Order: sequence, then structure tokens, then C-alpha cells
Amino acid sequence: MSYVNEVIDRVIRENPNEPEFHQAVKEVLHSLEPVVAQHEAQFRRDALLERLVNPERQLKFRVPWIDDNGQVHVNTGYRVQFNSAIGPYKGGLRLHPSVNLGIIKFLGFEQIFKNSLTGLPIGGGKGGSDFDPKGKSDREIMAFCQSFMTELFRHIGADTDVPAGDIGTGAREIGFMFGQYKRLRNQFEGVLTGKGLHFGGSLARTEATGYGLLYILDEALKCRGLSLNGKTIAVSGAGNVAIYAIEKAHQLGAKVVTCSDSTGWIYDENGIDVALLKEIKEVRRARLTAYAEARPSAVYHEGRGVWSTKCDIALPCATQNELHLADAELLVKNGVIAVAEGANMPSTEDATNYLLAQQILFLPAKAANAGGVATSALEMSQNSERLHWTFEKVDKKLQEIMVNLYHNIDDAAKKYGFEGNYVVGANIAGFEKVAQAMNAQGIV
Ligand code: NDP
Ligand code: 2IT
Repeated sequence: MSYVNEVIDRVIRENPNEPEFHQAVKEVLHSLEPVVAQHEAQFRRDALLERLVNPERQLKFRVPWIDDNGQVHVNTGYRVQFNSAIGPYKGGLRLHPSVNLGIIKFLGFEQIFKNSLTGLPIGGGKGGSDFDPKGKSDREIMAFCQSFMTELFRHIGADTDVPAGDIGTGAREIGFMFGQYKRLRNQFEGVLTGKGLHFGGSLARTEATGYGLLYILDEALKCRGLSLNGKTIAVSGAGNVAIYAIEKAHQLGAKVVTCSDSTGWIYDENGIDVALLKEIKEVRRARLTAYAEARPSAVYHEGRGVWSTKCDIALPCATQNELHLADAELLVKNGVIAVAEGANMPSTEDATNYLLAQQILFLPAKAANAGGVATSALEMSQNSERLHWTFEKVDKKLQEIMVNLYHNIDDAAKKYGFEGNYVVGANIAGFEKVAQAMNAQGIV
């Protein structure tokens, strides 16, 4: 059996009931086969792949908190510190009832390569909890965040591990967590990113993942003699990534006609009204039904279906495995030319393979959504030098990072004979730097 398959088998055996983690490991390790073939003896001797797929440390802890009626609840908190070869662990905190160790591990594993692709010195980590922020009062959110940080604080630090936002964790949650960290440590440091602008946050971090997604897509289209101007786009999700992807798509001349949340989706023939969407999701924290009520050109559909509209480009920006093979087939039938992943691993394995086989421009998550974590690293830089950069400066750096990233994954794909396959290109380009750093640092 090949070395890659041996390691995959072992991951599945030793980590049962973690299908998302298996999926992420399989995709990455299979992509690495051409590199492994060149260095097999050395990689085997050093157990490089075994070390790569085993987190350096994984934490699981109790998070008790009290609701507004005096009832105590107990959630489970996680932080997986996956790989620190090229920098302190870096990655978001997901607050969603579906969170379990396998999901945090898949996200942390992906984060290693994504962070490497940014070209900035950040290692890979991820955390979160099965806490559901939906419908909770601000005081309940604060109670949860303070309790979560009361355990997490001893494991993180500005040079150790720097968490940030993800699903269910935005500026409000980061603020509460930062306050509790500062109180416990008696230290004001850049331990979290996505902070408020008055206490160390970076301009453009809120926009960064969605904007970055459009910057890399724009570059990939330009290299094919194409442009976003006049394109019709389907977006899923209605959270941080989706909102700013829609905003930038409109600025670049495209029209986004859909968005979705966990209960349904919107088709708006006039193009999504971003100001209205922000008001509903960022201020009122309401359902998308409120969008349709406020906008005559919009139709609300219950359940799945966002990929059934005719579009040139699809941008899945909600969650993992939300774009299935049947969706991919329908998109291709309807003439889609590009799929760029704003969410982490939103396309199932068979959907990804189908889109690649159909020669659709496919920009995988770890490249396409890297703008968020890249800008988090820029926030860390600003915190270290105790300065604030302008929006324009951060945005320009973000654009440069995404353009360079595109060319790096394009070059890596070409170098190994997989021209145009950015799944292979991103995994190899992300891996090479991490592997070199792991080699140089000995068996740790
Ligand atoms: P938000 O919490 O801001 O928004 C998530 C959106 O996705 C909401 O509209 C939510 O709907 C929807 N959603 C979440 N879970 C599901 C589900 N199981 N089924 C259907 N819809 C769902 O999160 P973000 O926008 O920050 O994150 C979206 C994706 O982008 C995630 O995969 C995340 O890991 C990834 N990402 C985020 C980055 C960031 O900087 N924030 C950076 C890189 C990647 P509802 O409100 O109804 O739950
Ligand atoms: O998936 C991701 O890259 C994020 N949720 C952002 C992580 C970060 O540290 O900004």
C-alpha cells in the first residue's frame, strides 16, 4: 500500500466518527502524492505525514453558563492546536450546535495549509463549542463567552495561539472574550483578532474574507481573459463571508441574485440589497424572511435550493458540504463557469471532483477564503507595532496577498503536471513550506 494510503487508513482507524476530518485529510494527502513520490523514503523515516495529521495538542473542556432564567447549561469547548511549524496557532472559533471534535479537527487541519498559503507566519488551529448563539440575549452570550475564556485563556496568547471569529463568532463575541482574557491575565495583548476598532481591531478585517474571495476570483478570471463585470452570481450564506462577498462582487460589476441561511434562501432578480441584508443580519439578527418582506423583487424559498438558479459563478459561503454532486451537475447544466469557496470545504468530495472533471474554474476554500486569516495576521502585526493602518493600506495588502496566492497555487499545479487544478495546487503549495519548516525543526 502507498505511504499516503497507509496514513489515511490509520487516520480513519484512530479517529472514528470524524467523517469531516477524514474527508479533509484524504483530499490533502491524495493531492500530495506527487510530492510524496519524490521524497518517500525521507518522509516515511521522519513519519512526516503521521506528524502532519496528528494535532500537536487538542483541548476539550466544560463550559458552564447561566441563562436569563437562572438555569445552568453545560456546553463543550474545544481548541485544536494543530501545527505551529511556521508560526503561532491561528484560526477561528466556531459556535454552532453541530460542533464536535471531528469538525474542529477538519477545520484546524485545513487551516495549516491555508495559513501557509497567505505567505504570513501563522500556524494552524481551530476551536469552538456546540453552544448555539441563536436566540440568546446579549447577557447570555456574554456569560457563555466569559466562561469559555475562563478555561481557554491559559492555553492561548499573542505568541502562542491567536483565535478569531468563524460561524457564530463575530465582533460581539470576540469583544466579550477579549475582555475576559484581559481581566484574567491582566495583560492587553493581541490575543484575538477580529477585535473592535477601538481596542486593537484592524480596519478591513470584517470585510476581508468576502473581499479576498472576490480578489482571487477576479485575478483567476483576468488570467483567462474574463471579467466579473456583468456576471450573474449565486451566493449561499448570509453571514460575515457572504455579505462582504456580495458587496465586493457588486463593486466589481457583477450581480448577486441569491443568498441563504439555515432555513431557506432568497432569489432577488434585481440583485441582493447589501444594505438591507446587513441591517437584517448584522443589526437585527433576523431571518431572511425579513429580507423578502422588505423587498418586492425578492422571493423567499424554504429549505435548500440556492444552486438551482441560473448563474455564471457560484460562491458557497455558508458551511461544509453544502454543495452536493447534484447541485454541481445542475450548476454546470445551467452554464456555470466558476465556483469559488468562501466557506470551509463547502463542496462535497464528489461535487469537487465533478467540477474539476468538467474543467470549471474551481478555487478551493483554503486558497479562496484565506483573505480572512491573512488580514487577521495583519491585525497581529498592527498590534505588535501598536499602530493602526488605514483601510486602504490593509485592503491593498489583502489584494496583493490574494493575487500572489493565486499565482502560487497556479505555479504549483503546473509544476506537478496538474495545470488548472487548484485543489492540487493549493495543497502542494501550502504543504511545501510547512514540511520544510517541520524538517528544519527536527522531530517535535
Ligand atoms: P456566520 O455565522 O457569519 O454566517 C454563517 C452563515 O451560514 C449564516 O447565514 C448561517 O445561517 C449559514 N449556515 C451556517 N451553518 C449552516 C448550516 N449547517 N446549514 C445552512 N446554513 C448554515 O459565519 P461566517 O460567514 O463567518 O462563516 C461562513 C463560512 O466561512 C464557514 O464555513 C466558515 O468556516 C468560513 N470562513 C469564515 C471566515 C471568517 O473570517 N469569518 C474566514 C474563512 C472561512 P444561520 O444564520 O441560519 O445559521
Ligand atoms: O476559517 C478561517 O480562516 C477563519 N475562520 C478565520 C481565522 C482567523 O484567524 O482569522
